[in-house]
Amino acid sequence: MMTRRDVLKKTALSAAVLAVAALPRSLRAQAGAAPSGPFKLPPLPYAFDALEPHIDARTMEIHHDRHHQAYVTNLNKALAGHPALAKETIEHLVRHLDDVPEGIRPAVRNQGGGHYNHSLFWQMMKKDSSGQPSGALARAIDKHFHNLAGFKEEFSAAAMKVFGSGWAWLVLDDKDLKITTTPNQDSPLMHGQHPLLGIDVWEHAYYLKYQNKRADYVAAFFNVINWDFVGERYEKSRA
Ligand code: MN3
Repeated sequence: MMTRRDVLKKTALSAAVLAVAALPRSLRAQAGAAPSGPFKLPPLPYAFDALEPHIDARTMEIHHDRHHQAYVTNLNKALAGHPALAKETIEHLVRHLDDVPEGIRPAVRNQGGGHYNHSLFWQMMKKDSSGQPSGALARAIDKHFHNLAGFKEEFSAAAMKVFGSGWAWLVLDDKDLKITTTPNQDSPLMHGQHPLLGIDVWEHAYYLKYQNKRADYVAAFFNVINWDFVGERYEKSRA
């Protein structure tokens, strides 16, 4: 049987729960969060488990919610006190590192590069990939790499030869398709190239499921490529 005191306690508790629930969602989300802005973590455009079994849900969750969030948080910290830079797009900052003061340039390069690369990376993958490019991109891949198998072979070899942490890319470089690699969180944008497709080969991208077997992760990646997105980037970059 509840005493009057129990009832009061229970009522007070329920009232507190209701008060929090009544807060607008935006305020609830901010409670206890790090100082926000100017850059924000973009939501993952699909569920954590959408790319299973090729990329596991736990890896996606940690990679997006913790690693990508850390790049955003640290970029925002670096830009505190630089209101003009804070108004630029992430693409502009990464492309024009020379305009960034030397004191914060390494942070913008690493954290800003990380934010830019990962923002692209999530969109470069999808559930139920078509498995192959179409249209103008398909024709360009056939021209430059003989066929899709030739492209996969060259892209995989590049991904495998990255020593330590970095990325392998398909880029548009002055109207030419090329495969390149970048160390750490450097972006092809820093070399005047347009990234079309990239694979993150930092161990955090695959270690939980694949451990040291990077080749298996790279092979699995071809099953989740969002070729529509890559094809659109190709046509926009060429225009
Ligand atoms: Mn990563």
